[in-house]
Amino acid sequence: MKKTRSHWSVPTIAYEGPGATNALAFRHYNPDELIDGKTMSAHMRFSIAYWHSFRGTGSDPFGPGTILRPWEKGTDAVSIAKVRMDAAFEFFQKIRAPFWCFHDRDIAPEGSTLAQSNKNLDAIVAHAKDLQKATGVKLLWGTANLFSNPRFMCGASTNPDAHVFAYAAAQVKQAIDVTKLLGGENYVFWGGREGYETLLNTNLKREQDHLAAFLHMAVDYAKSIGFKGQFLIEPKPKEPTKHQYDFDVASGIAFLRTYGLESHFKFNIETNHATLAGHTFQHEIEVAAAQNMLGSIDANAGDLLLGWDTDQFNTDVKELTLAMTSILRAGGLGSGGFNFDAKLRRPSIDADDLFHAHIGGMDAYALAFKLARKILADGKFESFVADRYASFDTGFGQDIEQRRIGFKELNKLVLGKLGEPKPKSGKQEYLENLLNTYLHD
Ligand code: XUL
Ligand code: CO
Repeated sequence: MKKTRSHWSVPTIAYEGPGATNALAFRHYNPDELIDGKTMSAHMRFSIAYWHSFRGTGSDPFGPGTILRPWEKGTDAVSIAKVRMDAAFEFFQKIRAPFWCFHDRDIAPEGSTLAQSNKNLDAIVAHAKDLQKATGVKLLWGTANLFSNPRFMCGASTNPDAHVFAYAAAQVKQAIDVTKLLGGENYVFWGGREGYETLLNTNLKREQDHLAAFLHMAVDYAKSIGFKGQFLIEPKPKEPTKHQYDFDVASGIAFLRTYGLESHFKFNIETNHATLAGHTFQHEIEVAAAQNMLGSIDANAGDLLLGWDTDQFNTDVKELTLAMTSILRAGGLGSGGFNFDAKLRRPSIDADDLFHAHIGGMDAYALAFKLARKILADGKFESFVADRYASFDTGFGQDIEQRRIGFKELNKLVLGKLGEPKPKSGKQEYLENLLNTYLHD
């Protein structure tokens, strides 16, 4: 592949250790460091989100974009898309991220017909394949944008018009095809407009049935072409739609089980979506992990003072350490990774801001990974929790867990030798202080 000129003045980011004074260096993420025989890069599986980092302009409902990249010029949309992609892959390498993620419409311009859109996408995907080969950067997941085009204003697979359902199916078919072509390890379904604005015009049951039919078709199609990537549902309670059907992980599990889809899907959990649903990030991870359905992470953070998806880079080491303990206890993310579904603030217009943003996110996650490993190795929380439930390990407690006992027997026990239970402290404050010793000592 011919060597193109550099699009970034920032050099490749080096690991300089916790004492580094250079702001454009890693302090905790050392991609080549071996931990348990695996590099940090392989443990973390960081991924860059194309839509925010290469299509985000800083626009908001009150004003236009503020971020202008030098390659965004010219008149032929496909040629611009190729140069943009060159700049993107150079960034992936410089920031030392082994993966990227995209929506079909992020990488290639939409045409005036589906056939034209597919043609544009095929041309850009061929370019992406070359760039992946040349750089070694891999595809964590692909997805289809079924929410921006006005045709999807009333939903895609949950649209009241079967014609729109059919269009969405055709678009996802192509998105799965190109994800397979690029060796994507997962494929994501985020139903941004799969929900409703008002029940006055909505048949909720039919819409949920249609969403399930759509996902079954996707499963069948993937099987028919031999796509082996993991399917992931990304829950979000609202925004842009008032009520979204994939509200959170728990409702997602119920939905998948109701429609016999549970063996084909895991969850892509996004921090800001968890908090919008009124949960912590760790809660969503635990709910998915409890059912062996933890798939991947969209790494970002919201602002607790704001009620919308601010998609900020997460530098909260405490939140991430808690999340990491749950992820590691669950055995990791498998084919998933940590995808920075996060964007620069509107006034962060310099090229190096994109580097600072990702360095902060990667370092916070890498530090959290190391702290979580120490917490789990020490086992203090684990043994506290094990002790707390020890009454279920033997005797009538074990009989309860193994369903060998019922109300009648328990009634007899309590009226007889057991009597009144002795209260035991939950010791929350002690445990919070213990957690702080890992974060600050
Ligand atoms: C939107 C969001 C999406 C998905 C992919 O809130 O997170 O970008 O990650 O469609
Ligand atoms: Co996301």
